Amino acid sequence: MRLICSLTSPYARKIRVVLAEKALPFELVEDIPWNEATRVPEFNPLGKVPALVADDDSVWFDSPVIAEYLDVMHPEPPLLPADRRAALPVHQSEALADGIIDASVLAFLERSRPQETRSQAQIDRQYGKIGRGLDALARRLASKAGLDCGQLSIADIAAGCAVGYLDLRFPDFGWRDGRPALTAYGEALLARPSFRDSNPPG
Ligand SMILES: N[C@@H](CCC(=O)N[C@@H](CS)C(=O)NCC(=O)O)C(=O)O
Repeated sequence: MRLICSLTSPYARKIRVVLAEKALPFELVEDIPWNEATRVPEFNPLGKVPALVADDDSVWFDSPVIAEYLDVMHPEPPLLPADRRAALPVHQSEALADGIIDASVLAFLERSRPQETRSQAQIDRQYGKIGRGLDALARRLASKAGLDCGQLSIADIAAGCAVGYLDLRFPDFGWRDGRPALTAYGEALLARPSFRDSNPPG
């Protein structure tokens, strides 16, 4: 298998963690979709990473679909409950964590624009989503709604990637502030070998 990804992409990190947790060998193909010479559109018409090229040459994107594909093809250890109803809160928590990542990426891109064209209102809007998303994640963690349910799930992995990305891009955002249970949970995820080995370069 080949994983087309950039080393800082939190979505790609989800898949790198999945592959590590399932002990699946793969070739990491680094490709930055913003570069002119990128070949990402050959694998994903949307020009986004991650994309997975499977051993049978089938190609998969985006991260929730790749994770689902890997879980179907390599079920151990499972990332989702087999029962579709029981899987619903896990899907919801994954979507919430992915949404925090989406807002963080948008805030980062906006912050990277030249001062003259940068919109602080847009950055603040995304910060609002991140803060509310983290509070919702903390509430879902407290009620074990698809998070921290004993077996590491795709939602736990997405949550770890979300807070890891905040550490990378917005260390001053303070995702830990006032959220002790989320902090302990996030730190435990980030300490797993699968997360340590996919830690983005600074
Ligand atoms: N929903 C997608 C999001 C993927 C995504 O936006 N990746 C970013 C890198 S962090 C990207 O490739 N952006 C390039 C672009 O938007 O052109 C997923 O979960 O895989």
